[in-house]
Amino acid sequence: DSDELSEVLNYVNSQQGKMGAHGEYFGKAKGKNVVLVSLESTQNFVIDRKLHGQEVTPFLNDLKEDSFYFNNFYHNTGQGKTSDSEFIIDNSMYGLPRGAVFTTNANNEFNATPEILKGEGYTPVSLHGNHASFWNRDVMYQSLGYDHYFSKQEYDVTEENSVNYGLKDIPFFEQSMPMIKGLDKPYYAKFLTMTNHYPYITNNENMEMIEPAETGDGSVDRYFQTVRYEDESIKKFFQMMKEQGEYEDTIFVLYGDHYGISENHNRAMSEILDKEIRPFEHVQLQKVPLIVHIPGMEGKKMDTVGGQIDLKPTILHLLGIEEQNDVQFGTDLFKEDREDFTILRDGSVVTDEYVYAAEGEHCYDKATGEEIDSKACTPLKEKAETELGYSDKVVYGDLLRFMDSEQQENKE
Ligand code: GP9
Ligand code: MN
Repeated sequence: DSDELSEVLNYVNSQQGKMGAHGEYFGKAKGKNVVLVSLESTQNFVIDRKLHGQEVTPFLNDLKEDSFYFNNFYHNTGQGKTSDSEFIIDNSMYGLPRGAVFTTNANNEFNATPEILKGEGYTPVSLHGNHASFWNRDVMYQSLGYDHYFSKQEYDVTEENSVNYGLKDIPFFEQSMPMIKGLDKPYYAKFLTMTNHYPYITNNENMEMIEPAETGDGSVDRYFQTVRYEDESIKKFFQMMKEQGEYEDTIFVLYGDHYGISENHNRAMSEILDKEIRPFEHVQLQKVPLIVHIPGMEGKKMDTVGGQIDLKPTILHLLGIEEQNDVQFGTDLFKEDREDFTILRDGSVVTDEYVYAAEGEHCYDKATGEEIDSKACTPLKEKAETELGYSDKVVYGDLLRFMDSEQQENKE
């Protein structure tokens, strides 16, 4: 009921670093288009990595030099995979402990970024080359406030331009250009890539721009090829945005949606990383890239520890929008007094000092990777339980429907 909602609001508003002055980037991208690019199954370890003497992500490596690149950024997803990342990013709430919010709670009341931006005159859309009903997106997107979903039926999908789940990333971006050019500005456009999806298949030698790795674990070996292909597709996308005059007025947020290489591949991964994969390394492997590219603004490497949960306030603040009364579990990544902190869906926690691995309850010194007395991580473990519990309460109880009109009016 509404008392439960008040309890959650009290919790989120009391969190350290929530209140206080805005960071120096508040409003710096006011009125700009927002392009989100979901990098399918892309983990941060591929960034700046070389294989057979070649860069795996040459374009992203360059782009990040001209961008805010967060190298301590984690996915917060669970079983809902891509759909969880979408949910988390648009709402600053966590996915569920099992199942996917997109399929189980699609008719809930939300206050998602697309809906907020629509109120500010934006056109919010999502673009993806899979069937509209996959992950129940066609239903959930209406609850999140998207104006339109450009899905498989609006793309020209043939046997030749498809692999694995469907449309390859390069034709996906090519065919998406006229779609976004036709939108009323400013737009909030989410591009969901797809080619770098398990089991990482190529079906044409033009897609193979790097030789596979040689661990003998096929998925891991091919992963580098499909990541390299994805990188090429992003390069083409940026070229087209520039050529077609869409680049200058747009900010770009590129992020990995979730891990691509599961624990089942630890043997091969320990060969790639040249170290044993303990629970510490497993948690560190949940880092995904986050690149925030703002044309005309100088880049900076950001050590801030954060996660997908922080993107809603980060994006809204860049646009100069403050949600006064909103259930957001994340905090603006650019805020100066922000706590370095993120919670993974399994209850693991990362801060600037510690890594708590929920599986087996191990506590580590983040800088050295040395296992330390688990007592040091107890407060982190407890905070994770509280916070995930509150988020689940909101979703299971559909609590946002109790945001009454008075509270709505108090919002900016
Ligand atoms: C399917 C694509 C992949 O449309 O988003 O979904 P995933 O399996 O990664 O959740
Ligand atoms: Mn995915």
